[in-house]
Amino acid sequence: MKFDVLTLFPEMFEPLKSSIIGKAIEKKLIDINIINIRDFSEDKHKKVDDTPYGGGAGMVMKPDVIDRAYQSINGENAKVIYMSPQGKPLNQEKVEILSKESHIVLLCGHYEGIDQRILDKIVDEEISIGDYVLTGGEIPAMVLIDSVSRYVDGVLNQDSIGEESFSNGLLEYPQYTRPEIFDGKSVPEILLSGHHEKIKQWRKEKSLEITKMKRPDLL
Ligand code: 4G1
Repeated sequence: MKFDVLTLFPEMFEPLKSSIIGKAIEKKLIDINIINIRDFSEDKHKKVDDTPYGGGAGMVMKPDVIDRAYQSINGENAKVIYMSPQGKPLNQEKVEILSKESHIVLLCGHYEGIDQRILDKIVDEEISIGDYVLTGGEIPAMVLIDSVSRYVDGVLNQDSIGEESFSNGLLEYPQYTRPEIFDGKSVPEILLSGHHEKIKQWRKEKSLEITKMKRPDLL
C-alpha cells in the first residue's frame, strides 16, 4: 500500500518511522512518500500562500503550487483525500474500506485552508478526524495512515488482528499483567484459572459492561 502526502511540513511525519508503522515501512509492506509542496513554488521567495480574495484574516494555500506538487505524483489509480474539518468523519468502517485501496494521496491544509479551485480539480473525498480546531491536516493524515496501515497484510502479528476495540463494535475489556498483586490489588481470579472458555465469556461481559458505562452511543 502506497501513501503520498502533500504537505508544507514534511518534518511532522518523522514519528511514523517509529514503532509498528516504522517496521512496516522497513519490511516494504507500506510505502509513505512525503512531498514538500514548497518545492513546487516557482516564486523567488518560495511563496506557497497568499491573502484571501474578499479580505479576512490569515493566508490561503495557492492552487498553482499544489497543482504542480500533485502532478509530480504518478497518481493514475490513486484515491485523493483532502484531510478537512468539512469531511466525513473517519471511523473504523471507513478505515477498513480505505485499506482496500492500493494508492492513497493525502492533501494536508494549513493556515485558513486551500484555494477551492484546486480542491475541485483533484480531490475525490474529504475526511475529518473530528470536530475541533487544528493548525493543520498533518496530524489527521498521520491518524489515517496509522489506522489504515494496521489492516495491511503482515503489519500486525496475526493474533492482534480482531482483538482490538471496534472489531466487534465494543470497547476493550480490562487487561492485566505481572505482578499478580500490585499495590495490594490482585488480578481477577478468572484470568489465572486457565479456563479459556470462561475467560472468553468474562471478557465479553466486561466489554459490554464498559461500553454501556462509557460509550452507550456505540451500542
Ligand atoms: C472550522 C479538524 C475550522 C481540523 C471548524 C479535523 C475546525 C483535517 C482536520 C476548523 C482539521 C472546525 C480535521 C479547523 C483541519 C485548514 C488547515 C483546516 C487546518 C484546519 C471544527 C483549520 N480532520 N483544520 N480549521 O480546524 O485541517 O482533518
